[in-house]
Amino acid sequence: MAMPPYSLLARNNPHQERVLVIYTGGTIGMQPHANGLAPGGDFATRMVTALSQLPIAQQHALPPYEVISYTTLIDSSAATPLTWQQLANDISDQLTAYTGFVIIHGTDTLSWTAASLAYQLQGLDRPVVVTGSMLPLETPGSDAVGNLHGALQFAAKPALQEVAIYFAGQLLRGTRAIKQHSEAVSAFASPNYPLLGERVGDDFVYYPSRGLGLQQRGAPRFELPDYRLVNQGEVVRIVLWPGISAWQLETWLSDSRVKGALLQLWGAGNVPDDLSLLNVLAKASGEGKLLAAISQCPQGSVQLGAYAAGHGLSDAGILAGDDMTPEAAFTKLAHLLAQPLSLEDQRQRFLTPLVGER
Ligand code: ASN
Repeated sequence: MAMPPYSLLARNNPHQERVLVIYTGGTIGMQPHANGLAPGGDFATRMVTALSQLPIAQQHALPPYEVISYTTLIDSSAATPLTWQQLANDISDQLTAYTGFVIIHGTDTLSWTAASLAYQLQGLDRPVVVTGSMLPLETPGSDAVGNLHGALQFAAKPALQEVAIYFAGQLLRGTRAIKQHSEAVSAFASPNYPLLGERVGDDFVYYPSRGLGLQQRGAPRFELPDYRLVNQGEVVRIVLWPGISAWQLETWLSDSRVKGALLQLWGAGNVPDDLSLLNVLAKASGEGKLLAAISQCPQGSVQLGAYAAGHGLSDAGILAGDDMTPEAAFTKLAHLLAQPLSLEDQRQRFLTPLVGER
């Protein structure tokens, strides 16, 4: 739940274009507690204090913004599909009042939230920039100030018309990013798509030819379905390991509550030479479950059937996820299953790029 907007700079500039900052938690706003770091409150004031460390010229170049803070602040390891839904609804509700949005989020599941928002906010006509940090705002040398600065700057660029992540000087497409490091400041990567923008010296440069702004047409066509069933486990993620057995796969896929699965296969899309595995997959997809496959390799694509070891997957009804990230593929399955679509439509849409995710 969002609290009423805490108005800051925007109060002084009522007619200027404004950015809405939504604080959900994460290390960026954390403070030491008895059990370790936990999200702290009063983010709006703390953000002003942190940004006052920037050189004066950079402070003056910041867009006016307002901050709202969620009542329940979380470490993003606790985020669920309902968190994604809440954020998409809040952005949708406030869309026309702001020219851009910054979502402050923990880094652990930041790329999952960003990917999900992209599917829910299709046709977005303004920037939604998700950011966080590896060190809390008040820690000396924290990356928080730089990330907030860049996120605000990109959120003020009308040419950016999609969900993006700003982190460590880089602007990444939300559906293309993964968290690649648990400690380094440069924690995110976009393994299969170039950066949408980056910080170059004191400038924040957006590359429009890579963005959705030029590619998509028409008014926003948000899809804001109810994620409650998805939240109860309708989609599972199964990462192969050497020695995986058919009964193990079946345990997941035969459960009637499971409606879809993301499989992370070997290399270019290979599975062990075990007919019983293929049979389990074919049975599940024959029962109408939405099954898709990507690779365990962060870079490159799956080519189902390129190897004999992957032959039979397409016949078993497995959809190729090409070069999608696990985040983008999983949240896409969840998003499609949350809507009243026929299985054929779900399959068709999974294979179609909706927001530059494949
Ligand atoms: N555990 C934190 C979170 O995801 C990590 C971070 O934000 N750097 O909320």
